[in-house]
Amino acid sequence: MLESQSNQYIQTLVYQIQKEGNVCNGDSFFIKSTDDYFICAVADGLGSGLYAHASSNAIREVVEQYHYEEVDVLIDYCNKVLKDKRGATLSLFKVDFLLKKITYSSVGNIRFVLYSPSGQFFNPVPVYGYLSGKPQKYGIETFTYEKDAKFIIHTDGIYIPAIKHLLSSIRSIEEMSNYLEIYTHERNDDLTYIIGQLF
Ligand SMILES: [Mn+2]
Repeated sequence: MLESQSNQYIQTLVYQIQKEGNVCNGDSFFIKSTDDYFICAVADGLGSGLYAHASSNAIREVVEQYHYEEVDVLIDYCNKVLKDKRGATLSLFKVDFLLKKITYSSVGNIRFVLYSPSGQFFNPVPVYGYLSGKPQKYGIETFTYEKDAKFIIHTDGIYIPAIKHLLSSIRSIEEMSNYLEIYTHERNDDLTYIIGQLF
């Protein structure tokens, strides 16, 4: 499945496919652009199949409902909704178009890399663990981005070698998605990636 969203501040493209042989996807995502901000959540439900989907989809619903909230508030909502569910990993970020700032928070193995044209990378080290409704503290990072910055966020259903080189050398997100196509073939897990360019 391919989906794209864009406005004058951002262009994004989502690719998602379930594990081979599965009918439902344990990964879920939510993206939304307004005139002021972009919000993106990618969640990977523990395991695969229906129960994995139930966890990650509960996160998607919370972010869809409360997308206007700050990242620290939202990630806590996401954690709370997983009480009595299996659990999920989550990466969540919000882009403030006017201040040119990104606020990022994550628990678990979802990878996020952002490249700014001056050569800077934001590539947070994943925090071990997952959300399961138990109280926990979240690391929240805020950083500025430059015009034409590009990012990729993806679950562990895809392995992308030389991901930094890819982000720094490719010009458009269409080109990036063409390049990634070959890495979507061999998968033994649900797969979600979202790529984007900020203007
Ligand atoms: Mn996974």
